[in-house]
Amino acid sequence: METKITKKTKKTGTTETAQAKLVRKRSVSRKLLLEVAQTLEAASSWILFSHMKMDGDAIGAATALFEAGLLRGKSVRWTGPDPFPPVYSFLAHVEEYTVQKEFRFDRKELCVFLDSANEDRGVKGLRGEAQGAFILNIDHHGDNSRFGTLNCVDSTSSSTAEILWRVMKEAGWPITLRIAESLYTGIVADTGNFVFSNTSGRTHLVAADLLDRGVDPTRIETTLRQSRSIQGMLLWGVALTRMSCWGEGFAMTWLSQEDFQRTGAIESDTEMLVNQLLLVRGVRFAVLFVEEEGRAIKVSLRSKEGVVPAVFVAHSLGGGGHPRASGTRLELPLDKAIETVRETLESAYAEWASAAR
Ligand SMILES: [Mn+2]
Repeated sequence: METKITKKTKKTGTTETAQAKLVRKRSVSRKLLLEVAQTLEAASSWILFSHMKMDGDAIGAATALFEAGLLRGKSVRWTGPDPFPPVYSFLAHVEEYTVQKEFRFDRKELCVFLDSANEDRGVKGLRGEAQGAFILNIDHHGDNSRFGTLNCVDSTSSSTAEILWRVMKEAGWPITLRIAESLYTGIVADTGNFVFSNTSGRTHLVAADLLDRGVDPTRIETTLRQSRSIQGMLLWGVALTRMSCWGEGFAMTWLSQEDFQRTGAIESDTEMLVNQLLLVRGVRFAVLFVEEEGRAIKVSLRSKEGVVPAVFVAHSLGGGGHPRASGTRLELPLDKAIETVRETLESAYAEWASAAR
């Protein structure tokens, strides 16, 4: 279970629990944003990495930076361990993405990790291979392990796309329509159209700037969300039919490999599904179990206000993420995974409730 490690913080001399650390927001200075731009500027070749099961923010950030790199005369590559989800095909440069399970790179390239809380979310073998390489780590996950040579980790930003916008503004780089569309896509993906708790006034200001540059929000909404496959909808139907609630506003559902085969849906069709469980009145914590092709179980966790933050539960299970949107992967059969997560959630809730009292 979650162990309470207390550590003196440098500034205040007060103690902070390991749990409190997971939800504390940290911002980066303008100086650091400029240093990121200078680091990019100084390299002639960039290799961009997107994390496993790449999402809208990882893709939006990578395609925006790809375009910015070309405009600055850089040679740019983009890679990651998983196939590209077709729903994002409308963005610029998506055809440049290549799947790389094992990492091969040229030491002259600047390695840029986007939206990846740790190097394990990237390409296998990177840790050894990349020794001596310069790793630029740009991310907004509060639990980022700061694995880079230069780390720009800002958990006050809604998305990696929002951080990139700040980098580009700080450096005075042009934000073209293609860059704007990519950044906007990253922001709407990670904020659930500006409603998740990571949405700030600045997020809206960034979005306003992107709309002023010609982004058409209706077109993006139509392309991104109103473009589900019938197979994907049938899969959601299966999951929602199985939904169950228990305890202190907890809800869960699950999908097996057989469900994917029967409906013809693909794994990226589960994106946003866990959030639907939160639509039920009284539900404050939602869990989705998805059996992956390798039989491991992907566990997605979402929490609202007034309940143990999802990231506490994720960390107790060896995973991570954002305070209210986190996940983990369990090498267990589905029924055992469900049992383990239920027990962990209940005891994390009890610990959180007694600390909050
Ligand atoms: Mn993100």
